[in-house]
Amino acid sequence: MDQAKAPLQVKPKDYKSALKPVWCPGCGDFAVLNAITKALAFLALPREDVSLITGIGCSSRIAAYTSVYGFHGVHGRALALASGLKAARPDLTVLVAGGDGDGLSIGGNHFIHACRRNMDMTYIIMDNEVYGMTKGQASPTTAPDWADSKLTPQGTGIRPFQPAGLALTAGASFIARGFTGDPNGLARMLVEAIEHKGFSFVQALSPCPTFRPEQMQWKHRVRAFEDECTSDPIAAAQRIQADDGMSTGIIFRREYPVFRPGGGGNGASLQAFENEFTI
Ligand SMILES: Cc1ncc(C[n+]2csc(CCOP(=O)(O)OP(=O)(O)O)c2C)c(N)n1
Ligand code: SF4
Repeated sequence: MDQAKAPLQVKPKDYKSALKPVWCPGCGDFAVLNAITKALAFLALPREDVSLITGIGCSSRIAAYTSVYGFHGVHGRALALASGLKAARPDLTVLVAGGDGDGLSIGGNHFIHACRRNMDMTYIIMDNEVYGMTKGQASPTTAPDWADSKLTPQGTGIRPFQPAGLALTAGASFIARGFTGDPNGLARMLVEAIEHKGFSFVQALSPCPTFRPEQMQWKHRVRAFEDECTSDPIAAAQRIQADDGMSTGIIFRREYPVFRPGGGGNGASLQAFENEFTI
């Protein structure tokens, strides 16, 4: 057999770094780390061919806990960093991760444009409906009547984003929702997300037992979507709207032109990509 093509013999632990996570006991982010390393081992991806880009937040520390190339960036800019990396190194498998605050507040604009640009990368939002790192403020996915934060003692009174619906409207080509209480299911989902050609978005419901202890009850509320994944955006929108945000599974998957700066299939060039950022 050609040695160069022999499949790598790797285990999930091979994708972990020597650093011990500083997350609180019971934090859902441990399971996301396990799911990512399981998915990478299943795909037997060489570590030097994978990068994990993050923003800032408890969840964004995840890059340091893996052994693939990582960049712990600035708050809300993980997708911008990742887009630049993918433009320069289209051969890399690019994973992006962070919290609901990082990706939907300060990074919200990057999120919607990453969805529509459809570069080939996988974005995981670890959604705990709170800013964990800064000690418990409301985020764009927090329910309007959550009143346990000193900043919003009567709740925010603002309807939360529905991340899957937002991704669909913005043009994402793969949308899924997983739960850290089912790390194997989340790992299988990540395998499909990574294999998808285009921008794949995975919302991982990831409890924060420190600032949202009530989320430890999510395990009693989460269930699988009854319907199979659809390629019809209207059906996907109806499914998302009819749901309470607690159903898991791959919701939507469709082939859209993938933006490949530097001469990719849809004719986009690196210059066209740079033009997007010209002020
Ligand atoms: C430009 C900037 N603004 C604000 C902050 C403060 N800050 C750090 S993490 C964070 C939010 C973290 O929440 P989230 O992204 O949901 O992640 P979690 O900690 O819950 O995993 C904020 C506002 C910052 N680091 N940089
Ligand atoms: S504060 Fe919440 S999100 Fe941050 S490490 Fe602790 S449990 Fe996890």
